Amino acid sequence: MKYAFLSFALLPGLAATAAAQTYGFETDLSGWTTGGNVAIEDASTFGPTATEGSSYVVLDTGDRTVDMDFGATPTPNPTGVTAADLGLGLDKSTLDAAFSIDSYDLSYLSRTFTVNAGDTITFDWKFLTNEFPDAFNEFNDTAFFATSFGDLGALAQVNSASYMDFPSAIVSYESDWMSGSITATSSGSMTLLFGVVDDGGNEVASMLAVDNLTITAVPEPSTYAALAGLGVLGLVVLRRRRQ
Ligand SMILES: [Ca+2]
Ligand SMILES: [Ca+2]
Ligand SMILES: [Ca+2]
Repeated sequence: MKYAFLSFALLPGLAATAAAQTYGFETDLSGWTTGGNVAIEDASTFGPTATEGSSYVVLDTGDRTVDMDFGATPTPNPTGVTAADLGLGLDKSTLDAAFSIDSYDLSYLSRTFTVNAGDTITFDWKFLTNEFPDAFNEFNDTAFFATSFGDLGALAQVNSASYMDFPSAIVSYESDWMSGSITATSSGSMTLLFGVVDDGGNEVASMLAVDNLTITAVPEPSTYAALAGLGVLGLVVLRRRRQ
């Protein structure tokens, strides 16, 4: 039993090595860079229930209080995406080519983290739209993510968002909370960006909500050694118990 006690004593140290950092968007957006219409929301003002705490962040291609923003944009969204806006080598033409759209009214949220190759970044996201989620809708509003390591991917597009429920609490259609995951491919500074754009004109808003963004560190090599050591201890304990 002496060996069993030792193995339990090691466990807290292992848990600390694999510590995770969570960003829950509970109070403000300090530390984040934003453009367009980006705000902290909660169930009482926006509808959906948070997956972490009580609040989340919402990126909107319109003004969420006047979300059917036909004509003039109610508050100043960038009407095009520029490299200066995003800082990731992304511009309007890059986004348009990647997602087969003609983007308008970008809203975005970004932050730079220090990561090690293999760290995982997980997050919960929800797509909401007043567009009709159908493959034949010519206004293919798009929510996406990008990183400074070259990742660029769609989270949701109106044309493929067949999973949307009707009606939404806040707009016409709303997805469930979905889970996203990115693995850092390099070590160093990594900028992560979320964005949402209108397609084919600035009308009829779409929104991306994000919550519970968590960075989980890849175990250090010393942790693998400790784990291997635990395995040896476990074998010793098993053998001793069988004696
Ligand atoms: Ca939260
Ligand atoms: Ca718009
Ligand atoms: Ca739209």
